Amino acid sequence: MVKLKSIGITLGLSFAVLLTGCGNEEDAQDNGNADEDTANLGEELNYTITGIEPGAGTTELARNTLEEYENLEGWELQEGSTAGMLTTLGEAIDNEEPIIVTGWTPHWMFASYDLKYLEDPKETFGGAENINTIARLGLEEDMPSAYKILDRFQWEPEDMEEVMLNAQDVSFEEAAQNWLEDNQDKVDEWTEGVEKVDGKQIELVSTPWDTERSSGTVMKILLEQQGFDVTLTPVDPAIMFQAVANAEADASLAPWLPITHGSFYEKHKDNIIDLGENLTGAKIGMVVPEYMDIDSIEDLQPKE
Ligand code: PBE
Repeated sequence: MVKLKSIGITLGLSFAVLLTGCGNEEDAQDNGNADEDTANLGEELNYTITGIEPGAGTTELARNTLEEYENLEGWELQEGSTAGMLTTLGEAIDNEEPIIVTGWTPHWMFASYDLKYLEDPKETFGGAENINTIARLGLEEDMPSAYKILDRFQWEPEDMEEVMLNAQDVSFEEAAQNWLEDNQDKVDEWTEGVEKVDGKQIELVSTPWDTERSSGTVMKILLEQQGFDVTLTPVDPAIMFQAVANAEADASLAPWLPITHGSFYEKHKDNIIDLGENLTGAKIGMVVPEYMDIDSIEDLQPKE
């Protein structure tokens, strides 16, 4: 904390020095200091937000955000990968440099770094998001015991975070196994009165992010313990919805709703069963290091 505070002060000072050095006091006469700082910020960032995969719901929301906020005129979203975004974020923090990424909770990045969400007054990234479980039509009749467990499964952001953090050191299988062993009371609740099966095949589909690798792997092991032969396949969100709607997959624990994957949900809602939330209190937005002197998306200045 102490260290990060002093970083903030150092950064604040170097902005001030830079501004005096530019000698643009006249141009900025009717602007407050805060505006000068944030105008500078845009230049420093090359008017770029560091984003993730083109197929992510987050990316769609970020593209939309750039259109909806007039002050983001001239800003760009750099699409790439989550791994790339995390590397860029880590490097910026090591060098005490400014950076804006598209981020989400639950995620270990908030445990590893001091970060904050930029306020989003237009709510283009939504408010509180949930993660839902969906199943294919007819699953309840075909596999009542799996359906029952899928329907009952619900956990807290802290649970998911525990698996995600643990999976930084061990495999997701092992992290999920550990979590299940430590939470036998929940397992008992979810499996109470459920009849075991003998090697029945079930196909779970998921997305490739750590959040869903956590829930997907926990469910995979849970169903295996009930005698199912489980396949868990990570795909893009669009394909995940399509697979369940076409009954190519049996279920998914990966939809982020109502906003993040809302467009896919709308498209397929008549051909899927929504089993409701498996986690509440998720969030998506623009994320910056705490040491940055900016609080809202609206503080950003358009490109000159
Ligand atoms: N995420 C993680 C995904 C869903 C899970 C927020 C990066 C997305 O589609 O944006």
